[in-house]
Amino acid sequence: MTKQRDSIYATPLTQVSDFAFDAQVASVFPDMINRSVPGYATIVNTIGRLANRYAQENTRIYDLGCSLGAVSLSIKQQCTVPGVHITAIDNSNAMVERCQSHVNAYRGAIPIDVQVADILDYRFEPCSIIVLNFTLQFIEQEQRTSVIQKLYNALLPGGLLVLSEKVTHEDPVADALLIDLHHEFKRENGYSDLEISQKRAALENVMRIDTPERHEARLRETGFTTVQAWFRCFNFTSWIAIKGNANE
Ligand code: GEK
Repeated sequence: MTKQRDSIYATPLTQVSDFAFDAQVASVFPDMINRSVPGYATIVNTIGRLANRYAQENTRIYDLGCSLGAVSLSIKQQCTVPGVHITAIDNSNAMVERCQSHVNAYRGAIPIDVQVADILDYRFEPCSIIVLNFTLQFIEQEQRTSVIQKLYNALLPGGLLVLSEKVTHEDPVADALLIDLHHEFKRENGYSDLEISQKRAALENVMRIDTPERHEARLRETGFTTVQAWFRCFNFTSWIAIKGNANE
């Protein structure tokens, strides 16, 4: 599939509107996320491998905020556990439409059910794996603990949550350095200073980021027994959180 290049913020805008996952963003999404998130391909690939380790036979896997289905397809390609099925959900119609056509283009043993739905009011079935790959950051901060609690409750004992997020840091010197290194990464990937600053303004009201400490405390508060950052590059982190078995 050829990637359409992201040039959404390339020309000066008189007023930068809030970022939205609309048809324009959906059409350039793979290019946008690969050029914006350091390690995105590694993270998506590794989630497929983690799924092969943690999926339990005949259970469901959720890909939440699936966008175009990259995580679901990585799991489909790498997980050989029998009887697994994936539910991929996103609340953007434009994303779900394109996701469905991506998913249709791949054959394989694991069925992927793509649904338009909001994580906030979704009723989750028991499952062995849940993935939030750069999705929690778009949910209001006040609602994050109850979302994580709902996901913890849906996971079977031994179940795995993968959480990837852009993060901020308390130490202003460290925070400024990591933001700067991220902007340098974007410039090296062909984004201009104008594109970087207009995208930043667009995201300001819709993406509020927590510190790594806040994420880890939230995961532990809700009951996860193992919480471990497994990937980190600049201000981007991915964690695994495992729900212990009842007898542990
Ligand atoms: C990937 N995971 O390629 N309910 C459902 N979906 C939501 C909600 C919500 N409340 N809020 C936001 N989204 C993907 C990348 S992108 C990350 C995830 C990014 C969806 C939103 O529509 C978008 O598709 C996705 O979460 C976030 O691995 O663009 O930085």
